[in-house]
Amino acid sequence: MALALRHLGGEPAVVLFEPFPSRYDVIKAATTWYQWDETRDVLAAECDAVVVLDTCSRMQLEPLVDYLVRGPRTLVIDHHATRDSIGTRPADLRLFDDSASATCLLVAEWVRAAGVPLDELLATALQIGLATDTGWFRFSNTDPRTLRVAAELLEAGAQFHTLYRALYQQDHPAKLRLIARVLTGLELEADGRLAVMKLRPADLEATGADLTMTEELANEAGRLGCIEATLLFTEEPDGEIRVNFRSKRALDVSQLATRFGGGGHARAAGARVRGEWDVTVPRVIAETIEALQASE
Ligand SMILES: [Mn+2]
Repeated sequence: MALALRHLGGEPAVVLFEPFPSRYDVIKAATTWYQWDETRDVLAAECDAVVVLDTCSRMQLEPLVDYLVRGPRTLVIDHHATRDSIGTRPADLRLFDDSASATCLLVAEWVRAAGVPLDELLATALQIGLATDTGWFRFSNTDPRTLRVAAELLEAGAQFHTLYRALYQQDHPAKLRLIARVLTGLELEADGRLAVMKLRPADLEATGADLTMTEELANEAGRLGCIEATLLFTEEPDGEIRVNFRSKRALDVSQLATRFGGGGHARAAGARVRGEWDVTVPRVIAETIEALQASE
């Protein structure tokens, strides 16, 4: 998720809540990336429009919810089903399409419609959005519309093999050790139909990994033939518990995530839960098993 704030008469400032992930270094030169925590006062004072991308959930935008209420006009571009009231003031705009596989698909279609020249860097940035949101064109959201745009981006120079190497073949040994450790602790529930993985601070300490290395971890259990769904619990430094939900077929995990204050898609969703680990984890597991049984 990124946030673009436009400076009056200047270049757009792209703002992230977290440090720029090094796996995306291939598009780092595309713009200047700012961190909201470090630059909020300057950005808030100088920008004249805000574009919120890939979320319309107050929870995910928590650091700047107050700012968005009082701030300049806002455009929200998103493909998720969770929609809070962000971008609903009279001068605001919302561009929603939950049939789009990725927010980058909407942006790419806008680029095409507006006749913006598609250089290699822009094409690469958009291709990353398509590839990552479709699980490298494997998930059920991989439709002809996505592949047509992907082909245009390929023509503009966004090659899959170079991107794959840049995104997925740059891991640090600590990340592989963390994956190994979490998979070793994997438990199967509901007669093997639910995989449960847990990640606590001790796991990071033992492997030398950090939380930026947990992307994709929730998908690892999906290789098991028996499972219908996966839960990944991560204990964050502030004590909050992040829950990643994955489903292969019938279970709509976005509904499940919404019950815990999160949201997402039918096959992939997430939530952050405040509460005791020993109470919250069993509760989420129990509710997921119940939902699994009801989805049959
Ligand atoms: Mn998305």
